[in-house]
Amino acid sequence: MFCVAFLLLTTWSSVECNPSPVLGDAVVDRYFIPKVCTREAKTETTFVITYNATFVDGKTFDSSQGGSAREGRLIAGVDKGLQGMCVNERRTITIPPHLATAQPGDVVPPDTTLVFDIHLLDLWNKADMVLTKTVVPESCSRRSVVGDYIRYHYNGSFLNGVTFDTSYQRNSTYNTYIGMGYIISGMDQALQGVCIGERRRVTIPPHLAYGEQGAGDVIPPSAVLVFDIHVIDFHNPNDTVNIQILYRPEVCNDTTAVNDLVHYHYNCTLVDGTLLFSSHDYENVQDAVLGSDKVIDGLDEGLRGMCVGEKRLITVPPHLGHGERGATGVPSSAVLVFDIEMMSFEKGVPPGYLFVWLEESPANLFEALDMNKNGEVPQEEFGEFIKLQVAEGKGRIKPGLTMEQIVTDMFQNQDRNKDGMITANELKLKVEEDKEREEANHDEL
Ligand SMILES: [Ca+2]
Ligand SMILES: [Ca+2]
Repeated sequence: MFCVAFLLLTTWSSVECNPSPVLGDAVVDRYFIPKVCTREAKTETTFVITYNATFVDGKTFDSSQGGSAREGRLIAGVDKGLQGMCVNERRTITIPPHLATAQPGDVVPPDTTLVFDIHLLDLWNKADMVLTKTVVPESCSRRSVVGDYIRYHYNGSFLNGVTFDTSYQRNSTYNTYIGMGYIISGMDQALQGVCIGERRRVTIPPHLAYGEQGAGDVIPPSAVLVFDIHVIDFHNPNDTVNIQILYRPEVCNDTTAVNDLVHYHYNCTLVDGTLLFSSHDYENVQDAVLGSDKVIDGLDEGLRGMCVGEKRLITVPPHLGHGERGATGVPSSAVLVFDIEMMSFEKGVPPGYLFVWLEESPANLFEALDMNKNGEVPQEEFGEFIKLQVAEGKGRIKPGLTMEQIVTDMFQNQDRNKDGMITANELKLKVEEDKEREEANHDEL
């Protein structure tokens, strides 16, 4: 059974550390002082103590053992005797008769010296600042606000230094929305206004933590909690992709767009700089057709509008990246930073196309294709025609494929009866095919 008394100290200003101070005639024997004294009693401090009170002959007249927790002042001399006491300290306080004036209801015989044997378990102030220590990184472009989603590591301990919970042991950050009541209110406050990479130590009084009830077997009643927090990253669900242009060549006439095949180098890191992936590991540039779901949405967006040689830093929030589930090598809900250099790109064609006209297509396409005018177009003749259009800048083939692959595929599509020749009846532009297919679907309906 964990029985404690709560005392509120209100009546003193400061005290020198002294093994056995005499305070207002109360004699104090600090018979156990912790090596580390994280906090000591001050004005307006509330204590959690266990105590045993005896007369000078050793007979107990009051004790926290078996009693219920109570708040308030016991005896004037005890207040004075608690001054400067550290958490986990044990001391006896001997109260002379003139100070041993009891509260109404207490039974203390007159002219009696009392000895209190006290173990200070915890202390806090109502006015406690939650934040007690912080290390802010040199670069901090943004501070967290209510509604942000944060990932952080923490070590949770009591004032006596004993750890009760730590995210490091789980090897996984704690992730939560800030200021929305998902966590104890002291922590909700502590996580506001942080920078990415910031380290904070926060001391949370019980009324902003688990209160008089505590929590299960882990947090005792009225415990003050100390959290060492390391902010890994945070973002807002409304965040868009952030693009920072690091370098842009002076001459930049042509830029990347949807459907283009882009070739780029990249380093992908977490916001704390931890490298996850790099194209430099493979000595090959990375290829992607923009808008084709080849890469995560945020990166796809960030790669658009770039010219060759341009360098960008692209910051991708998780809802435009790998999301809450993460991916192999990517923690859940992680913000990713891509350091990009655009090496080259080839203009693309819309999905489903192998070739597009850059100008008006010939009025009579079959006549244009049938260059020797014999009424039929074999693959060789077809290929010559397509190559000519590309060479003259009138058309463009899908990037990433060879001319031979393109010509073979297109020819197979047009030679509908597979006799090795395209005839005038067989030839159709893709737009016509799509239109016919659409009409056929309507007919079915
Ligand atoms: Ca021909
Ligand atoms: Ca044919």
